[in-house]
Amino acid sequence: MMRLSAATLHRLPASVARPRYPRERVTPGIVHLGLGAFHRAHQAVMTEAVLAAGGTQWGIVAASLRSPATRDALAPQDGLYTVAVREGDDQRLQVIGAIRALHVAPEDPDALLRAMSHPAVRIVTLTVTEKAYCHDPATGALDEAHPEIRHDLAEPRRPRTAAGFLVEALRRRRAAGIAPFTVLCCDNLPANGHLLRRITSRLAALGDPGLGAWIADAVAFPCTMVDRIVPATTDEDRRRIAAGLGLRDDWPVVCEPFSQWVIEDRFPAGRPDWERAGATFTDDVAPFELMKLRMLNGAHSALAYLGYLAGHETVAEAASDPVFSAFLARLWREVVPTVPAPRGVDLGGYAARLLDRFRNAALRHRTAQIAMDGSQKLPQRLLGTIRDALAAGRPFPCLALGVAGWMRYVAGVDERGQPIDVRDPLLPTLQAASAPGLHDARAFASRLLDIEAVFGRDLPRDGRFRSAIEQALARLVGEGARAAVAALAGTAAAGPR
Ligand code: CS2
Repeated sequence: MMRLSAATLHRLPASVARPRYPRERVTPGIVHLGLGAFHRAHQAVMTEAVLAAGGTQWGIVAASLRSPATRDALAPQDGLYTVAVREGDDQRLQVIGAIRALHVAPEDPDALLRAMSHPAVRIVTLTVTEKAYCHDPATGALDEAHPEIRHDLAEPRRPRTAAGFLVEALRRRRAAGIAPFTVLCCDNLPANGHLLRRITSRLAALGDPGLGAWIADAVAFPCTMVDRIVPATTDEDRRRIAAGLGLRDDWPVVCEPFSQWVIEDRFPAGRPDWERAGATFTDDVAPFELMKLRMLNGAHSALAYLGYLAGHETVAEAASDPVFSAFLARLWREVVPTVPAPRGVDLGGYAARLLDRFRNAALRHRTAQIAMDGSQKLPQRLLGTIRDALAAGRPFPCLALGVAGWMRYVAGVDERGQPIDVRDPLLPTLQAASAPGLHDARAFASRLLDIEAVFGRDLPRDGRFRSAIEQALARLVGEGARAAVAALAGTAAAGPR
């Protein structure tokens, strides 16, 4: 089968959308760090609409900070790839042309730095996942002892971390008298622009206080809320998409129809008309972000741990299990009072929509994928909500069961005695804490609660929190995940699966 590329675009069936603008005239205006599936199904798609409407100065230079795999797949395709939007039996295909150049940072950090320092580049966007910010998840401060951060401090001209690349590129621009780019964090972190400003200016200040202060003052870091469910692409996806294209695409992406992007409108160097593609610009992203992190991602993580333990391989399977859907409804009732509804949004309706999205069986979103990196996700997804519930004196049994689900999951053995492939940057710490085993649930919980980077100092000292977690964990270990979920959901675990 022929491969997707600029030369084969004309072979696509009429039903497949493709770039109709003069791609060769597109110039780079955005550098993107983190070439994962999410970026390619979200920001790149919105940028594609801008290019199609004539905004040719907003081409994307995309860089992977680690693996060459995506570049290796896309380079022979001239940066082209397919987005498959799926729901039910429907699959809508669109070939995206917005990515005009590809870099792999470790191979040639200077090439990426040159791209970031180019005067035409006005925005640097990031989707590098939570752990790549090298911050303390509980406090949001730069982890100055992180080995990669230590590397970037020792060798600032050949950075490895996202923050290291931002600092060096901004230093070069400042030295050359080129206006700074706007830094747009698109990861699921609370107040993500503030967080990135904090760690970038701190990293810079450790080497050069003047540069650190300049970054904090002169560079804009707008906050964003990003949302689209984009599971990892499988070989089965590749086959089905190739059949629809009549061409081979080595790394297409698959996603749901829903897509949302709420952006704080602070772009001193200018920005694309992303509202053309449905993005919302506002002066206050915080309520949207809190709603999404707590209601979508919080439920996702709880469902991932508890669903995995109960034997559900995908989110759609778990969310279609009546015991779990009843549990989700209760979980959202615990979350809603902690979320100020964004203007014009009804949180009950938002929750109902989430359940439909989770049940989209056309996506195989694996619970094990979402379970990854829990130590970096728990604080903003579940623990902040619990802090608010504690402060208001409200019970939070479903949230507590979600946290206990994480603890049970990182113990590394499932309910049938099979090993769990736990992936987490704090893995050694998690393994040490869980090594003595689960037979004493209280002692087990206590060792995990000692991980300050996750729980901070306050939560482990709160007796109500401790006992809620211990109780949930004891139930989880004693009865199994599905029964524990059913007990809270008020449904019988024996019901149909
Ligand atoms: C998921 C998110 O993998 C995860 O942790 O919760 O990637 C989620 O699918 C997106 O944030 C949806 O916008």
